[in-house]
Amino acid sequence: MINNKNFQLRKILTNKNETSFLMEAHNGISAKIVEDVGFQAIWASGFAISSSLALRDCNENSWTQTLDILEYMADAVNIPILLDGDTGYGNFNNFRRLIYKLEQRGISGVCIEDKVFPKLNSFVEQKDRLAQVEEFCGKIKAGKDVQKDKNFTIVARVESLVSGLPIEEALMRSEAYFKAGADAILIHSKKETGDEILEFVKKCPVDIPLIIVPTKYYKTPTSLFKKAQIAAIIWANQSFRAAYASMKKTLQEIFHTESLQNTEPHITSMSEIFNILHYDELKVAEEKYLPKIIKES
Ligand code: SPV
Ligand code: MG
Repeated sequence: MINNKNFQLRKILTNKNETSFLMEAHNGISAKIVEDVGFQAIWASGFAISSSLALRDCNENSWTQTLDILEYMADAVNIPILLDGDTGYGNFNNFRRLIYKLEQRGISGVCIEDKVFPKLNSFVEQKDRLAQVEEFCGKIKAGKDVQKDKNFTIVARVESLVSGLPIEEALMRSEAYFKAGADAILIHSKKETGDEILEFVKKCPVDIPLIIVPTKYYKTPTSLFKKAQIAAIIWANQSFRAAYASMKKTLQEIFHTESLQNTEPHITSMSEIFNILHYDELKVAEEKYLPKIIKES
């Protein structure tokens, strides 16, 4: 039997003829909003999930705590979820165990980066150690061997450019990860333009779908990445940052005015939340399942 979400994600991440977009979510309700707005898939961002727990993006939350959040997200939506799985939370064996649990919980794919556990967010000005190529290839192979559904997707994320290494290192690693069985490569960059990404695309020695995260080089037009046949673009943290900005502004206003008058017209109504969470279904279910005598008491 085909797992439809897994199939969808694989298609989204590997079709070079159509650039797809994944939006970040970090909990059940943000996942629901991502789906509601129309995105086809979710990026379960390590940065956003840890930040929403008021923890740093350096594996301060355990992977099983992340798994619990993912379960709420997967329950809330019908679109597939790609987990930002950091380094796979350890060696090949930790990664195998992660995949076993992700498949159980309805997650459709995982992206692992070629760094050493515990990792640190790529945009922090402090260099992380890169994993050895052979070790990372073994991790990819172990993941592909253990996945039960053939459409579960494993993305290998190349951190060479972020680490300031020459493009040749990124190209060499991409080829190795392709040969190890990765379904796609996420090539990461922290430059302010997409030039090095576009150069990488031109020089990439293997025919593998490419995924990018233009957080820093957002001024480069998306049309250029489409033209370069980037398979998928990840908007990696905008849900979380938008929520943070809006929450802070609203709370400051209420604090300073000691009133809700200015903010109430601008924030989400309770009824919108009731709607998106289908409170009306509860009434219908009560009619069906709850004896009259309990309803009326
Ligand atoms: C994340 O969203 O956690 C990512 C992307 O890994 S980045 O923060 O750009 O490294
Ligand atoms: Mg991350």
